[in-house]
Amino acid sequence: MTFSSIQIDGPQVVAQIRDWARELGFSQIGVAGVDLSSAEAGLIEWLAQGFHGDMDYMAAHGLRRARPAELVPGTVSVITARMDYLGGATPADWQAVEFARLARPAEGIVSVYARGRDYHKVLRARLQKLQTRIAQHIGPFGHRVFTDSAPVLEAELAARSGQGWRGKHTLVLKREAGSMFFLGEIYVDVALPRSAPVTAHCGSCQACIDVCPTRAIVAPHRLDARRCISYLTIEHAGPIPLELRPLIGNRIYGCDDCQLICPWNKFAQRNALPDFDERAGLSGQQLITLWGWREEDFLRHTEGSPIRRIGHERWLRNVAVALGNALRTWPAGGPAAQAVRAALASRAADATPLMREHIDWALAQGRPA
Ligand code: B12
Ligand code: SF4
Ligand code: SF4
Repeated sequence: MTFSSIQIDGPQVVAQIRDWARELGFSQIGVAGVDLSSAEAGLIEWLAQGFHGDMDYMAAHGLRRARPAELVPGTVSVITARMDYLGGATPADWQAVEFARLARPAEGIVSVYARGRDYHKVLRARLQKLQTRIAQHIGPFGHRVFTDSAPVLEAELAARSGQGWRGKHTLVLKREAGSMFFLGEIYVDVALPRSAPVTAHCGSCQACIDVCPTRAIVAPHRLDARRCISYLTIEHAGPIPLELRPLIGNRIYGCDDCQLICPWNKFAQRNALPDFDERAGLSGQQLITLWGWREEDFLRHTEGSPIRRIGHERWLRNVAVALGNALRTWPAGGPAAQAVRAALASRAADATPLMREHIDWALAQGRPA
């Protein structure tokens, strides 16, 4: 049942939605239309190149991803929202602090977005609250709430509705906030006035392309997910390709490099909500400690966090790769290397075939020729 015939004062309703959204912790609200036809060719090409790897869900819904009114019949407008996710205590020089972690091979790096509460839960619950407030004001209407949960071209919708422009790394960024924010949407069957897009400000910069450790950004705005460390450590279930393992360094869950290098991220904003504040144990942690987590430890430390989704085996796979990379940087017979070798070997006996292969690979790193 839809209510698309309800009469509203569009600009006034959108202004109110903005105020309510701010109260709920969102940083910005926009409104997009449902015609994404100009993005379809790019989506088809991305899939045709196989850039989605084994993320079958990216191919499963065909062009519905670019057609909001086919996904949710009756949709005529999309309310887009973004939520900054740097924790409240993030220091001013946070980009340098994060880069410095890469130079400490014994430490495991969980990417910044995953150090607090699972954003799917946070955004979804708050978008739902926002929808309820709108309905209290204008009456019931047809809607559906999304955040990274369905075939939706979120970055395209965000860019079209003024949340920022598409950076060469493919993420949405804006001058006043960089790119450290999540996106979410409410598909609605109420016609609302659209927000204007902003102009792009990458100019001749291509720092994100140059810094990418695995050369995953194959051209401006083209990302081969199969090479992206975020894909390899989070989405990909099987063995990590051998040639990419050394390039992963000590990144064990996601990757931030293309955002850390971006000059606009010095303007990244902190969120006042406590949800995205860093949990103890997820940053600055020694790999050898993380390797020691039994399944129950993993589940306890990752309760309510997006990390839990990958499961204990994939977590250990990632840590094994990072331990192997650490071994290459230390003298083979030194105490650090010996401790890591012993820890790796201690899990070999009851390892699954996937784990066993990664342990063997890690143990083979840094051996004297
Ligand atoms: C799949 C996915 C991934 C994949 C692929 C990423 C990608 N860039 O496509 C992987 C696992 C690698 C990934 C990683 C990350 N992700 Co992600 N991801 C998504 C997801 C689910 C879909 C993105 C998508 O549709 N990709 C498909 C391609 C086709 O889309 P596209 O880049 O828009 O391509 C357009 C053009 O560039 C062009 N095009 C692209 N390729 C090609 C190729 C050719 C040949 C041609 C002609 C054209 C062309 O055509 C397209 C249409 O216009 C979205 C959530 C959602 N439902 O939208 C989150 C999302 C994009 N991810 C997000 C985040 C935070 C991340 C990470 C930062 C996490 C981390 N720290 O590890 C990294 C960043 C990596 C990066 N540089 O993109 C946020 C981004 C927020 C923001 N500020 O923009 C989102 C929006 C989730 C959310 N709700 O907040 N992600
Ligand atoms: S997240 Fe890391 S691996 Fe992926 S494109 Fe950005 S820099 Fe490259
Ligand atoms: S690093 Fe440079 S090219 Fe990449 S998104 Fe930022 S401004 Fe654009």
